[in-house]
Amino acid sequence: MFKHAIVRLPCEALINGLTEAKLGKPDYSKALLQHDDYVSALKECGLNVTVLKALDEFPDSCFVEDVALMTPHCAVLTRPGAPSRRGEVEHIADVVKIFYDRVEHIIAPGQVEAGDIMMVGDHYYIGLSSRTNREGANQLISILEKYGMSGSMVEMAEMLHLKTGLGYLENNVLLACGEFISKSEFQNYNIIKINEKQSYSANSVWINDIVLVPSGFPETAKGIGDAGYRVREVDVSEFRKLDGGLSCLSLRF
Ligand code: CIR
Repeated sequence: MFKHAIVRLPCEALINGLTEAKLGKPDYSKALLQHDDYVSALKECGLNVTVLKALDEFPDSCFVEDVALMTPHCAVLTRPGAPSRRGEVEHIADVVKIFYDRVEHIIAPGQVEAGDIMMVGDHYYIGLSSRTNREGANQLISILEKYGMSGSMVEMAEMLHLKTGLGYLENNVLLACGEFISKSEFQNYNIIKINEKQSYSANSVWINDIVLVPSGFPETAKGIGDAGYRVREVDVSEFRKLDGGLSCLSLRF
């Protein structure tokens, strides 16, 4: 179970965030409203939500998931592969230290963005993406092992982050799309397959037995509902324009 979430308000520079989506620029006012509803959804899942102020110098800074990994035993401050995002880390560090005594760091030449990390109990899958490299993954695995946890690397080619195409819903249930459906390391999970048209909804998030699902993906919402979960839809269309999904908008621990 998770107790806390940390989010950061989107800044006005959000409209200039990194993207390959080709869906146009986000509408800032709409993004603020959607963010507000996202915070409401986190609260409905029983979380205490810490809302950090917007950081105008970092367009992508509302995607807090990428800059820290919060485990039950320690927090890890990452070193994002995107150079424009590295400065976000020192800003999240201050709040992470309020919640954790043990804070570890990924250091150069290691690169990790925690959107590439999927937690399954004490094990952490680490996607090797354009943002997370082998050196960073090795550093992370050493840190995890120091605290009695484990990690393994997942080769990937098609998506921005590991969790762009994968979502663990606990109870051995895994949402997967594209290249992840057939990967050998996931074949022991009960996979809910997400087709290409619905691929954005693979980034749905389990929080205390409620699953947040992006609005507009009825097949995914139905599949998750049929698997026995309560579904809470959240409209994050403006964040999608920046390749951001539901998981990236918060740290949950
Ligand atoms: C980026 O490209 O870094 C942001 N525009 C989106 C980050 C999305 N984060 C995530 O999937 N964990």
